[in-house]
Amino acid sequence: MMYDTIAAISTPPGEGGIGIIRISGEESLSILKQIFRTPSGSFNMKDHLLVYGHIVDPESEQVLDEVLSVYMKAPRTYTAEDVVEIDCHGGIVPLRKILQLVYRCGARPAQPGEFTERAFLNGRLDLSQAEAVMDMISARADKTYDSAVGQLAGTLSDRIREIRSMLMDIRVQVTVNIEYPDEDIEVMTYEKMREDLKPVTAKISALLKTAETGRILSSGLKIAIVGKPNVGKSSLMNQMLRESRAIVTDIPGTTRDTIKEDMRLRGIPISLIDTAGIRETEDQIEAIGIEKSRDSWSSADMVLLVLDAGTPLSDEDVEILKHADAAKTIVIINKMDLPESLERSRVEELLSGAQIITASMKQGEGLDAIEDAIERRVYRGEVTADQQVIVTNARHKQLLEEAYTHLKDADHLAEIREPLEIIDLDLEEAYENLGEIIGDAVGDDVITEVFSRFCLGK
Ligand SMILES: Nc1nc2c(ncn2[C@@H]2O[C@H](COP(=O)(O)OP(=O)(O)OP(=O)(O)O)[C@@H](O)[C@H]2O)c(=O)[nH]1
Ligand SMILES: [Mg+2]
Repeated sequence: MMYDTIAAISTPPGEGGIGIIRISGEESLSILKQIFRTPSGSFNMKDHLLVYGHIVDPESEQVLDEVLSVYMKAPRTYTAEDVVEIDCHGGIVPLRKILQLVYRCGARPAQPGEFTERAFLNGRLDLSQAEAVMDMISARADKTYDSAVGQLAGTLSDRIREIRSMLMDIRVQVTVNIEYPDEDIEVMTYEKMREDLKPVTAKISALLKTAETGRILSSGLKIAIVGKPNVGKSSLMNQMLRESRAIVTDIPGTTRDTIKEDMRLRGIPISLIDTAGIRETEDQIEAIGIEKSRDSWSSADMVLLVLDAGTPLSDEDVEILKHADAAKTIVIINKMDLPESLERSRVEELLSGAQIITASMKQGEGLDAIEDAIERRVYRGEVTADQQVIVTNARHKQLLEEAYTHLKDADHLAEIREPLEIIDLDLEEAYENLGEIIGDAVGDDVITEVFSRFCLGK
């Protein structure tokens, strides 16, 4: 297919060593020819080779910049179209001037994500691979990046295609049974169909199980550190960050306001929040801080609830433990270097089922165990860190859920012996849902929506 020629600055705005203008489409080479002068005066661009020269305004003959430019012939390019890139001196003024010139010579401004959209429309990338490009660019942590790289390589697409082809085999059999019921063919009994559907739904549900991990990898995990004053919350924060970020003193009520820091824990993006110690107080400022502690607590994905091993459980501890949700809490009994006077059995009683880790932030002990526990929860025992197929994209998750529901419906209809024609409608829907993930027969609205999230020049 042929589209018009587009151009944009592909490097981030601001000053840099170089800035790149990218042009894609049929006119790319002829545009370059109008504005690019080599020292010898000849215009002889070899495919995929950098050439030295100057950008010159053909009307005024003004030299705009000294550049390197490359012509990449279709289809071995990012967009699968003819592409020209001009490496200019990075700076907002020269880049803009050259871009204006490129527009004047026949290109139009590219929309955000339009180069990648072209790669998709020209069949070089499927939709989930195109989405992975954006995830790769925006990745802030190693694991997020790893899963985007896998998705770009097509690991998710392969999985989806495999499931679709299993489903197609079932649909073919169903259709043959509907169309040629009297022929001498294997009868698609209801029971056989239900049997055949099982591995298909199992594969979809396995992918769905990775989606929570995927959400964390793409948006980060919000962890709040809570507890009564002086138990060592800020010390824990500092240990996890490996820097002395929050003020630590032996005065209860040291932390007044919540402190939020983004960090990476073993490649996982984490937003860590230290909070003001929770207690009854007359102090107005402290009371506001405590209110914020509660907000952070309730909106957190995971909670590190800190207790002091050196003192017996107080009423405040009991209140906090009662309020906690065992499923998302890890209890940290800190100050294990002190003689123990905390009743551990009561803690287990008050918050049964929660994981308990003993630690000493003063001696840096227990930190590994805490980080292990966090990592394990992120991967939920379902996926290991090096397993590449993780569903990170909310659109994919939604479509997998829809496909799953249709297959469950189909199974139910088969159970109550509805006509095959009716059942096949659900099978078809599920097949289409899966197709939308990789961009098979998706509408323009979906395509526009997906690429609108991209940055300019990509
Ligand atoms: N012995 C001992 N002292 C600790 C340990 N962890 C922290 N402390 C001390 O406990 C005191 C309080 O530590 P913080 O980290 O400020 O406690 P916090 O929970 O943030 O306190 P607030 O901000 O007041 O709520 C400081 O004097 C720390 O040095 C530990 O593992 N062992
Ligand atoms: Mg503190």
